[in-house]
This record gives sequence, C-alpha cells and structure tokens, in this order.
Amino acid sequence: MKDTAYLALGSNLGQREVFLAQARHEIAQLKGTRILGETEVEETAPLGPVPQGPFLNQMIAIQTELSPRELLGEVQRIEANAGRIRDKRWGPRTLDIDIVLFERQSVSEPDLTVPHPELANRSFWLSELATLRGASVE
Ligand code: A4P
Ligand code: MG
Repeated sequence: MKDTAYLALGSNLGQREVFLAQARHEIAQLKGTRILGETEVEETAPLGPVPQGPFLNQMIAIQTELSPRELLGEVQRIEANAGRIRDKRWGPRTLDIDIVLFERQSVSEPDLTVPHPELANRSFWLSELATLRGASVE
C-alpha cells in the first residue's frame, strides 16, 4: 500500500548539514519511495536530559510503498552509514531519523511506535508537520 510518511532528521555531531543531505539522498533512493516535500533545516536547542550541542533538524514528507517496519530497517541502515553509534539514549548523534507519522497506518510494538510517542511534546515537529501538510499536493 502506498502511503505518505513523515520523517524527522536530526544531527548534532560533526558535519551536520552533510549528514542531513546524505540522509535525504539515500531516502530518495529507497524502493518505491519519493520525497514529496522538505522543510527548511532549522537549528534547535537540545531537548532532554543530556547536555549536548545544538541540533540541525528537518522534516521530510515521503510517499512510500515500504511498510513502517521496512522503513525502520532502512532508516537504521542509513543512520549506521552516517557513522551513528548507539551510545546513550537521547545523547549526541551524527544522524537520527525518526518515523514521526504515517497517514494511514499506526504501529504499537515494543520496538516501533507510529505515530512517534514524542510527537505531541515537540512543538517544532508539530509546526514542521503543519508546514508539509499545508504544502503537499497529492
Ligand atoms: N523506535 C520506536 N518507534 C520509533 C519510531 N517511530 N521511529 C525505536 C524511529 N525509531 C523508533 O531509537 C531507539 C529505538 O526506538 C530504535 O531502536 C527503534 O526500534 P534510537 O534512534 O536508537 O535512540 P534515540 O534516538 O536516542 O531515542 P529516541 O527515543 O528516538 O529519542 P529521540 O526522540 O530521537 O530523541 N533535541 C533537539 N533539539 N532535536 C532533536 O532531534 N533528539 C533527541 C533524541 C534528543 N534531543 C533533541 C533531539
Ligand atoms: Mg531516534
């Protein structure tokens, strides 16, 4: 089933712009997937308990035939390509790709929750989502 999904990209280590560009490039090449829209890249102060540097964040809308679980596998592979080391939860990272929302599917499993449970708490995600939905032409 083709669906529209929203992915949050984040980086706060190393060549942050480059990691986001590489992520967009690799996501555009996934099977049955195309990018529908992108927000501006924004610098945001770090949220959460870990002291760390500022993030560059961006949200993209994609149309994809991948299931949420298949997409999770792909985005984790793309994170690994960017040298992401899973160290401390919420800690600094070269590249983080979170699945924020699928328009027509939800998942509630131990290792995958869609919509992302933090959606309601992240005002920049909510405004990026509104920007993309307002602009998307199906
Ligand atoms: N997982 C479950 N649901 C999802 C989903 N919808 N999308 C599981 C992606 N992954 C999902 O993620 C841990 C596990 O979550 C995965 O193995 C997957 O099975 P992770 O990326 O390894 O760990 P994490 O990123 O440290 O944890 P989490 O919970 O994703 O944290 P967040 O929400 O990514 O927080 N401040 C600013 N300004 N901007 C940020 O982007 N990000 C974080 C990290 C902290 N502070 C930030 C930002
Ligand atoms: Mg994450």
